[in-house]
Amino acid sequence: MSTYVVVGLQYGDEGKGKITDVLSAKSDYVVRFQGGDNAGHTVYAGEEKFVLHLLPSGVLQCQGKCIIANGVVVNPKAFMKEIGQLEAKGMRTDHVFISRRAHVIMPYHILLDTYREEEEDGTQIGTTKKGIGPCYEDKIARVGIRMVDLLNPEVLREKIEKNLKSKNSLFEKYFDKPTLNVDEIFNEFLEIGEKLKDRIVDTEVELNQAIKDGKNILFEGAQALMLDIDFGTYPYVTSSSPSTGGVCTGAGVPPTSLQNLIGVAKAYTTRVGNGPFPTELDNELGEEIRKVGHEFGATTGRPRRTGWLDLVSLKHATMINGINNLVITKLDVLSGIPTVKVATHYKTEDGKIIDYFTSSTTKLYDYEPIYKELEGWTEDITHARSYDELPANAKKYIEFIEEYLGINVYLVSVGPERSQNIIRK
Ligand code: 2SA
Ligand code: GDP
Ligand code: MG
Repeated sequence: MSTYVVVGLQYGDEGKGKITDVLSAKSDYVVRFQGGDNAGHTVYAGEEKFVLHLLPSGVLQCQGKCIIANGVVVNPKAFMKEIGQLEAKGMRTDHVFISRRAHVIMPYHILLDTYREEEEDGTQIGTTKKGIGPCYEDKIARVGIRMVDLLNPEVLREKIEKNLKSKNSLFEKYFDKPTLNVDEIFNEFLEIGEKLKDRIVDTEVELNQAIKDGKNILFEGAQALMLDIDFGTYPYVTSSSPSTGGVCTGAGVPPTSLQNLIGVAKAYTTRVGNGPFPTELDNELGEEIRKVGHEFGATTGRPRRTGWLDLVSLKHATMINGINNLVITKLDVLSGIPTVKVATHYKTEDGKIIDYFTSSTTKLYDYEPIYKELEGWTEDITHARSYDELPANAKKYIEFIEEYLGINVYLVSVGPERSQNIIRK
């Protein structure tokens, strides 16, 4: 058995899609275990650009099966759209399956997410408005609709009726918005169930059998640890567990089955959505990094906030995830910056110097990062394919990260293309 888990260590968009795509060529299974179509995972294959949202990025290269496991929240319409887009390009999709236990994002989840974000009362998270939070809320409240329910008309109608009672009241009385019709939603989702029925399976049974059979399995995280519902900058987080721990509950596999825990971090930091960001560069250099790194949301097109690498938060992320292999992406974007900075400590509001991440999100706004300054490099590194081809200062940058975190960097990504990697032996 070989299992690989790929997770983001910052605020998402570290380049997980690219890395998953590269690793999935030899996978028997590629598995999404949390999140939904809020994700935007970009893969460049030759001239072609793919942005995967709900499907695992491995769908492009994996010859085995692609699984959307129980921990994912599934918008079936987004699923069919994405499948359709791949099929229109002549690609196979008959190897994509969804867990019977996965919860369904219903139209009222998307509306609720959207109405809340439009309130403008200063509490907005800056979500993708894909209905992710409201769907997970219903899952935890035990009123959610699961994929298996789409195959049972009585259960489906009963659940839609129950949900619309409370949701319609909220729409009408609190948001002053139109209500939804039970019959319309019931008919639409029953039809969706009929279309998808052959893809809706017990994925946890299959995955555990695959583990027993010694198959090669890749678990692909979406979002990242700093957006984790427990360990991120709550409440400015997503509603799932994008950690390695999330794999066990999100796919139904035991912790003992997880071997290679790969954490992906950008050579700098970006964040899309609201919330604290201690190393943010709200200036010309930040703008330049956004431009050179093409830092715009892969799902919503929103400009991403940019800033220096934050080793304090990265240490928190590698600790919670138990990362044993690091990938550093987008090192090429830093080329040409005379001095590059990395935060190694924070100065708290009362002058204390700390090197650990705080649970108090509000305090984080007043923390001042303390930086280590490193000399930059001017060379274009996008053609480097071996570690030795990197300029000395770029190597020093990588080695500083390794030393601080005590984890080896085994892959350095120097461009968006599949081949633009330096793999260290
Ligand atoms: P949500 O929609 O409830 O999950 O939003 C909650 C927070 O999680 C953040 N979030 C993301 N952050 C980075 N990338 C994501 N995917 C897209 C991308 C985002 C996009 O790849 O670029 O296109 O804007 C993603 N999905 C969720 C979100 O910004 C909130 O901070
Ligand atoms: P994900 O959500 O973690 O999969 O990341 P996104 O796809 O949202 O954002 C990463 C962006 O950076 C995408 O446009 C990738 O094509 C691009 N990318 C990935 N690795 C590199 C790299 O090493 N260098 C550069 N310049 N771009 C990269
Ligand atoms: Mg992304």
